[in-house]
Amino acid sequence: MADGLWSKIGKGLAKTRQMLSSGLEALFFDQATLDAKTLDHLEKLLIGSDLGVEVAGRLIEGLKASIGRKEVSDLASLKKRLKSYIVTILEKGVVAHSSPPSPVVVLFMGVNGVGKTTTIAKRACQLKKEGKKVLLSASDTFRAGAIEQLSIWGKRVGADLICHQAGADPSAVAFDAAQAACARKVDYLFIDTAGRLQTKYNLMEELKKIKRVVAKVIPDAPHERILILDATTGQNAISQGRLFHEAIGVTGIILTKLDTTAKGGVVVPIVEALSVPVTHVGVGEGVDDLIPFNIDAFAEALLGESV
Ligand SMILES: Nc1nc2c(ncn2[C@@H]2O[C@H](COP(=O)(O)OP(=O)(O)OP(=O)(O)O)[C@@H](O)[C@H]2O)c(=O)[nH]1
Ligand SMILES: [Mg+2]
Repeated sequence: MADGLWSKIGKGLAKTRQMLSSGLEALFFDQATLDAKTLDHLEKLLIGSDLGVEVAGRLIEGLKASIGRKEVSDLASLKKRLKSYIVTILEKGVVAHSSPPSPVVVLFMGVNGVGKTTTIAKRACQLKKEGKKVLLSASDTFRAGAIEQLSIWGKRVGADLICHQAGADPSAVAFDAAQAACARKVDYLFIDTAGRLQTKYNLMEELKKIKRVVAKVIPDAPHERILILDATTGQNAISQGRLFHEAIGVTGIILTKLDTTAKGGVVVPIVEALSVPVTHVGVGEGVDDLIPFNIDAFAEALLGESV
């Protein structure tokens, strides 16, 4: 992976790593041995970085067995073992890629304020740089200013926008956008949607309707159904993930705001719970602050670079 991207993952996970990695070092500084008390502290550290009680418990059980077999004795071997556990869990989400349809229709969804619209702009900007044509559907017709926000981003990154008036039916906008995407032969159609609580029945039904209506124009669309989760939400992101997945069938997760939290470990239980891959992570508010997710680099950035 390019150095620039690596350092961005490192920077994005700085808070989580600081907590976890320096916690690990402090553990070993105080105690030379991996006894029950040390493991207890370690479990608390893992839970503190939001790996979740279940995953942390399983990691500790696995470590106990490794210690018994004398495979883990010092900080370096402990980090190596933790990394391999984390990588194994994250690999559960990996799916095989086939050749992309044209246009690729991507539905972005999530609760309020998680970073849906900003992430759409970041992704569109990346694809434009690869020479792809991107069309945006302003299907958040609910929040005041949402259409204008997307329109400003569209102009900035060079992507056209299909919109109706505020208050219009979000699926009617998506329908028109799908037709325009075919007519204009774009490579990608990105559908922005209003933030919604996963527990609100009507709003989840609205999302299903967008999915159905788009499929009337382009069979199998939306091909990608991306759930945006805010890393600062911690464990609550898992229950959000479950309900969106049940309703829509999530194909990928983008975790935002990793730069602002020490809870970056939450990636692990999310992938574990949903068996859906994390495709990108957001590490800042700028248009370039979205990086493709790399399991190995992530695990290393979480635990410290020397693993
Ligand atoms: N630090 C940081 N801020 C982010 C990131 N992604 C988004 N934000 C910020 O989060 C705020 C909300 O972003 P939006 O893109 O408007 O979120 P949204 O999900 O579209 O919000 P609604 O449409 O109101 O539901 C903005 O201030 C963004 O700049 C990130 O990766 N890191
Ligand atoms: Mg938005």
